[in-house]
Amino acid sequence: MGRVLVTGAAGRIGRMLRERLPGEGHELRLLDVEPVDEPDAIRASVTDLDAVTAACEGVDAVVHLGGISGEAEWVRIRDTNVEGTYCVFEAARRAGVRRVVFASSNHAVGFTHQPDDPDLEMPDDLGARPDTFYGVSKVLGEALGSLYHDRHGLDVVCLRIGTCFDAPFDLRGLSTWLSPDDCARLVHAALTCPKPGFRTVWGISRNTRRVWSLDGGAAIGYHPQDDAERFADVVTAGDPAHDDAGRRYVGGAFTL
Ligand code: 15L
Repeated sequence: MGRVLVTGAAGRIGRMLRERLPGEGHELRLLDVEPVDEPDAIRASVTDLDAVTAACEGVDAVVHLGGISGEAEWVRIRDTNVEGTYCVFEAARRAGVRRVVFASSNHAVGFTHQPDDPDLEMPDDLGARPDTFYGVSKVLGEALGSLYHDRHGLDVVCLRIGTCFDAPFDLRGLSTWLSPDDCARLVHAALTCPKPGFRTVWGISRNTRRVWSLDGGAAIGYHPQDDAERFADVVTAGDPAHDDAGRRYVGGAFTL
């Protein structure tokens, strides 16, 4: 295990990882533009290249979560997500960090039609089909990861995360949920698997209703243990347009 810089450490997934990754032997260095409830956390924006480069000194890997986590005006997405992800890859290169785990999203491929046949699982490396400016920023982040892998030899694992909350809250979430414990398992696998190169991997739990493959995860040693099905009795039908979008497209309501 090693020292890991986590950007976006104050956010929802940042908090989940802070509670779990140290138990797997990772030593975390935390960075966020918002205050983090840890004395040594670095208060900086991911768009501050000098600050991120300094934060990368002496770490073995970066887990890049920082940025806007949903749709917003183009200028905000561009200035925070696109610029911030560039700064993280460039900072990692300058500081000699060998691996970046990038929190991509299913919304990079959100306008992909869900398969009609539920037995057909969608592969981890679907081509770009963003559903929002937010999705575009994830496509661009993956493209930056591909470039920094091919040109500079960084290992880059892009996680196309589904619905990462304590529990699923709608019908779509019964197939797209990533539990907090599985999220930590997935990031741990992405940090420790030997020679991942550049790759994209779905971020979901072992949900009974999943239509996204677990093969890419298995290839890096991710073996999810949770299943959203245990929430099936409490999750009821929601907004019909949202539920319908969830049946039709990977990105669900983000496509509306
Ligand atoms: C995401 O990428 C978002 O950050 C999150 O808020 C959820 O909307 C999630 O995707 C999802 O698709 O459920």
